[in-house]
Amino acid sequence: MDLSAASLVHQRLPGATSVSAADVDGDGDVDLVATAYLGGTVKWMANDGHGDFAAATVDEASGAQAAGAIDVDGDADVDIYSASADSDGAVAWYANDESETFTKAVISTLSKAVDVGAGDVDGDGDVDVVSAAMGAGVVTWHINDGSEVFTAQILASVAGSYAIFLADVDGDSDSDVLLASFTDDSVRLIENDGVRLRRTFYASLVRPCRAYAGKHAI
Ligand SMILES: [Ca+2]
Ligand SMILES: [Ca+2]
Ligand SMILES: [Ca+2]
Ligand SMILES: [Ca+2]
Repeated sequence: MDLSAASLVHQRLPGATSVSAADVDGDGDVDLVATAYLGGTVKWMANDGHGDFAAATVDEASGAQAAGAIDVDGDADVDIYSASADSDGAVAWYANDESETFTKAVISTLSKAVDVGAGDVDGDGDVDVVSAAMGAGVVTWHINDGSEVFTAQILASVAGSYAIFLADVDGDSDSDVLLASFTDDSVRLIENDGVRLRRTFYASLVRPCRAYAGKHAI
């Protein structure tokens, strides 16, 4: 394999800021979702099954910075969500009508929303959204009430909140949030305590492990 020969998927994405992959149209192949900050667009790109992609605009979102795809409303088609990094930015999702025509709904307005992720953070069966806003310096959990009405709860206030990733880091079957901060020079784990009615989150620094000599050395 010639790893130097990266092939071009789509050229006209001025200031392209993100790309992610999911089977948006449910035809069994992996499609792409991409954002362009300067172009102010959120696009999805349909895979023809052979790795050739046809782009379609999901939204003309000024300052589009990050996006992904998941079935937000649980109706069995894949929806899209995005974050806009303008000073009057927003976190939004786009409902798929089952034919990849998308209807936008703003989840929250946030200054310089630079990253967004989605998953069932509280384990109640609906998809929640988590965002990082560099302007506001906050990581916010947008709690889905089951009908895609979202209530914001700040998980952590960290200057320069820049990138997030949802994963069950501590293996207790709930979704934790990893955070990278641009100005705090840190990576943090926002640990989900997993207790539904007293759900709290703890943001702690991720520290390098000591590397021991011997057979368990890393
Ligand atoms: Ca597909
Ligand atoms: Ca859906
Ligand atoms: Ca949920
Ligand atoms: Ca966990």
